[in-house]
Amino acid sequence: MINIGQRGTCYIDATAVQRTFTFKVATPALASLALAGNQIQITATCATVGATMRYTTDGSDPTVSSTIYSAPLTLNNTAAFKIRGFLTDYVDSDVAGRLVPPSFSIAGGTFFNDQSVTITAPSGASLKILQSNRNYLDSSTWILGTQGNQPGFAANGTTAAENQIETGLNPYGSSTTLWAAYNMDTFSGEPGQDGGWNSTSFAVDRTKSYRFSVWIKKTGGASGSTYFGCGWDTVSSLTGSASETVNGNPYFWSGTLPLNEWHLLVGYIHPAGDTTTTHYGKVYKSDGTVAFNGTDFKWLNTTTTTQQRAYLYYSTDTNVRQYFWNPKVEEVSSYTGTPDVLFATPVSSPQTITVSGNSGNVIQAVSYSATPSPLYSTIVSQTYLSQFTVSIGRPPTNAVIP
Ligand SMILES: [Ca+2]
Ligand SMILES: [Ca+2]
Repeated sequence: MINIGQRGTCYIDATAVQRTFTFKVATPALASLALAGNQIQITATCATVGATMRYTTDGSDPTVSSTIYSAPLTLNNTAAFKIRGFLTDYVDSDVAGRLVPPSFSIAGGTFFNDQSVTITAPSGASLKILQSNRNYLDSSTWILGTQGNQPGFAANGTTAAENQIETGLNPYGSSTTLWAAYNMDTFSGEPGQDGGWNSTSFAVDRTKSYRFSVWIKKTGGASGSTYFGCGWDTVSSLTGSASETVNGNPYFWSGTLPLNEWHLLVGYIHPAGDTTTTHYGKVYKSDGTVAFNGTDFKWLNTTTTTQQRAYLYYSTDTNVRQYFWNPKVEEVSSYTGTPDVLFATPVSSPQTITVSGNSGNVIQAVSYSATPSPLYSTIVSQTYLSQFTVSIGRPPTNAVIP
């Protein structure tokens, strides 16, 4: 190698040296703006001077004859969008964009037999799939444009306006309904609540394990702490024996979240009487890497109900916002299962899953393309209920149905 500009003498073989350099157009960068009605506005820019960007909305890779991109586009969340840069004598750029969501062979509903469900991604894409139990929380009740309490979620601000239901981008880049916490005061200390919720209490089986989760993104400033927990006086710390130490204010995690990126906060509650001491809860970044470790609990021997609690607290900066998306509480059979479909290992398309009885009756899926950079669709989800399933709590398997 010769370092151009290096002092000294360079000796080069007399044979002529010729190297051909091939230039490639930079991959278009996409910025998304969430619009109401599950619409999204996409703005594309290309760092290669003189390049023309062309796009498709039918899922095919753009060619030199595809439509030229000239202004921001408004698309539905479920619409395909692929864009690529072209320039004479340059190699075409890699493709950027979003994929069409996968299709399900059978829509969700209530069934009397096991069901085989086939999930199919668009041509050329693979799948990420997550099968889970039902979610005890229902954030589809949040009412866009309103403040304060929402059905199933009691707002935790000092004023109703510290909680607002807005349109925004979820961790998959889709336009969706978010719960936004606003700090609207500058005092420190109590009352310290600056938004978030206490969910309505729901019944739990204290002999089972549960996973609590919620996506949170904080913006505007570091001031204030994030808290994520379960119901007061419903759990014990993991004591390592059958004994209990009642926790009056249990949090799976609290602290200062890094700004401007989505994090998935995950906490586990172990069965009553559990004698283990390993904590599995974590705070994940959206690429699945661990940002922080969390604290697990176990049910008390008397617990029958609990809540989910998620807050912004003690912020003194009125620029701070904290966005919440997709709160969940699920019964789990393992503490090491994938907590979000975004983190699932990609599989080929199509995939057939048998849905039986009470086990794993929610299937979430996204279309996924790994290279050159990850492309996703919006998430699709179907819930398959058996005739023996009721909304909260489950009868024993030998239950007689009248
Ligand atoms: Ca406040
Ligand atoms: Ca405050």
